[in-house]
This record gives sequence, C-alpha cells and structure tokens, in this order.
Amino acid sequence: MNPRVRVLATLVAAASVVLAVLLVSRIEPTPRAPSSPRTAAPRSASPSATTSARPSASGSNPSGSSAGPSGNLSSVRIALQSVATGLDSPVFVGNAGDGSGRLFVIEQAGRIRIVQNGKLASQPFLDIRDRVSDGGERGLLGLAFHPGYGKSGESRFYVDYTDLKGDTVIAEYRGGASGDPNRADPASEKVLLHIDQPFPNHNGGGTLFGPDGFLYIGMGDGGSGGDPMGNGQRLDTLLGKILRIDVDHPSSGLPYGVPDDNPFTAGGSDRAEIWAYGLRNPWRFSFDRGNGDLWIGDVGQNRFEEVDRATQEDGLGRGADYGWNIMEGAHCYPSGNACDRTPYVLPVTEYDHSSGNCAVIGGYVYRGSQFPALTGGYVFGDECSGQIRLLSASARTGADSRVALDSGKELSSFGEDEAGELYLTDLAGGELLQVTAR
Ligand SMILES: [Ca+2]
Repeated sequence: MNPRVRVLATLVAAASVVLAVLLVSRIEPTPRAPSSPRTAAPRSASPSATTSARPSASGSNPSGSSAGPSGNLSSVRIALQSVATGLDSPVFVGNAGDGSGRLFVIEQAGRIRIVQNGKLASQPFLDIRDRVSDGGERGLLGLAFHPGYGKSGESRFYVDYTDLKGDTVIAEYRGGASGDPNRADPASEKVLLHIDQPFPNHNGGGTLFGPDGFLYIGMGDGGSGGDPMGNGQRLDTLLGKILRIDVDHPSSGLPYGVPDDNPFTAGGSDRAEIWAYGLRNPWRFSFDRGNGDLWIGDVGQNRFEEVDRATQEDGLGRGADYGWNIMEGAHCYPSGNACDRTPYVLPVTEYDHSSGNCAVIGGYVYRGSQFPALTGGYVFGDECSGQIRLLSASARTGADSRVALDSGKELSSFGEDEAGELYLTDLAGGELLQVTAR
C-alpha cells in the first residue's frame, strides 16, 4: 500500500471509530436480548399502597396549587428557546432552591456548570472528572440540592455518578467552597452509597428530594438486556428500584438513615432503602411541585416506553411493583408471553418504538407562570426521536400522550428552575433550552 493510500485508509478507519463511538454513546443503547430466566416470583401485593408519605416539609414543593389541567393542553404548542450552548454532553438541569436564580447543568464527564441570567459561567461549580467513568450510560448522572440549601448555613448537595470501576456512587458534597457560592469543594465528598453494577448500561441516575424531605434515587436493573439477573423483581438488591433515604438522620452505622415508613424494613434479606420496584431504568423522575405526585420515566426494552405516576392517594408509590421484567409497559414480557397483570402498577401512559423512539426521558408537570396554557401538563420526551410529548397531569392509567413538538434534539433530561419554568438538555448539541408554549 503506498503511503498516501495508507494515510487515507487510516483516516477512514479513524472516522469509522469516531462514528461508531457516536452511535453507541446514546444513553439507552440496549441491544435486543434473549428472554431471561426469572429468579424471583413477583410479589402478589404491595405491603401497603395507602400510607401517605409525610406532609411537605421542604422548600422543594412550595406551590400547593391545584393539579387540574387548564383545558388548553389539547391544543397548546410547545417551542424551544436556546438558553446556553457550549456544554459538553449535558445530562441534567436543576436548581438549588436558594433564591439565587441559578441553573445547574450536569456535564456527563463529571462537571456541574452554572447558568445564570442566560450566561454559562466558565468556572464549573464542581469538577470530579478524576473519579467519574464516562461514556454510554455512565458518567455524572444526577444532582439534588438539600431542601434547605443556602439557608441556615446548609451547603450539602448530592450527586449520582459512575465511579472508575463502573459502579454507582451516591455522594454528598458541600457548596460555597472558600466563601464562593459558585464553587463546590471536590474534597468535601462523603460517599453515602456504593452500588455494584454488573453491566455498563442501565445505571439509572435520577436523584431528587421528595416533598417529604427524603432523597429519592433511581436505580436501573443492572443492565445487559431483559434483566438477566431478575433484579427488578428482587427485593434483596438496590438495582431496578426507586430508593428513599434520610440524609439528615444517619443510623445503624450508615452515613444515612432509612425512613420509618419505607415499605420493606421488617428485616430479612429485603433492602430497607427500597421505595418502589419492578423498574428497568428510571433514568429521570420528578415530583409535581403542585401536589407532590411522583412521575417516573422508565426506559423500555425494545417495544414500549412508559411513564408511571404515583399520587398521594397511591401512597406516592410506596412499595409499588411497576412490573419489570414481567411486563414492558402495559404488555407481558417477553412479547408473546402470557402473564397476570394484576400485581403490577400499570403505566399512566406508554408509547412504542415507531417514529425513531428509543428511550423515554421522564419530564415534569408544568407549574410555572410564563405559559399558562401549559399549566397541569406533564412534559416529557424521547431521546432518539426528539419528540416532546404532553399528557394531562390528571390523566387516567393507560392514557395517550400527544406529540407537541418534533424538536430534532437528542433529549437527555428535563428540569425546572426555582419558579417552575421548564428546561431541557440536548446531549449531542451541548445545549440548554427553555420549554415555551403558546
Ligand atoms: Ca412497568
């Protein structure tokens, strides 16, 4: 091969590698998997579906407004407005609830950036790239500020990241390092939870404080495809769950406490941190700031993407079994299997993999003030198709959502500012955008 041809061949090979990396670097690249053995029988009933969570005690749910839809949701049009560009693979946007008006954007490789007044600050709030493994579904994935952040000297916030061994770490950090409110100290890390990850995908990532002041953590089923270890239905593992822990009252020698009203605290092999189970990859979830309802976007296997909702009347999902891997969405899994659907909480809505859909990105119920027509609408979307969908927050189980915008973006997350206005992050485009409506 002459040198010029060799150089050309090398360039083509390099370009192929780059392209391949781009193609597999989506958040949800799960291949179709063979049907899996299930190692645990499904629970026939939740231990309780009626106990209410504690009343709101935090600043994260200040509104208390009614949850009813405005009546305009069937016709409202969504549009996007760019807020900041130049972000490196953004995967989440949120706020500190401290009155500062800042937005905090996670960059997957391990940094948290601040956007204030539409300007991206050059200095990151936190940079822990040295302890984060990044790529595919791994990285710095979740961020939650303590409900009292910025008040009475409270400076704690919490992150979910994939460590250098590929395992999930839930860690506490402190903001306001050296008196600078726009800087956190990487050395302030205190690890709360370390969760072994058997496969690289389905790491979950959602990490938020509930209106009860407890920290909720979304954990994927451990990965591969089809949940080969049956983690979703097993109660002796934290994988395939929503967890709920108390960061303010450590107990039993752990760096956190388990709330007394968690559903599986009676001893034995069940993990007391579990709040809800039967989840595949609850990448993003949220609490309706109007009424506290829990909304979970649970990424599907290869046919259906689902959204689950737990109301106060449902006990906010306490002890609920959302069905994976017996069910994918409202359907028995694997396809063609017969199953008894009665033990499981069915999705409030689902959509299939037509139109280029691949992975649901759970969203938020709009409770802001700038776009009244959107009030009471649950805004969510799909990573691959870029479609942004709308569902009434009071929809009944099995409802259809409406595509309200073909965004053309690679959606990775939605998020709220302190006033309840909605934003989204575009993974491939490195952009933060505001969700607007008319
Ligand atoms: Ca389900």
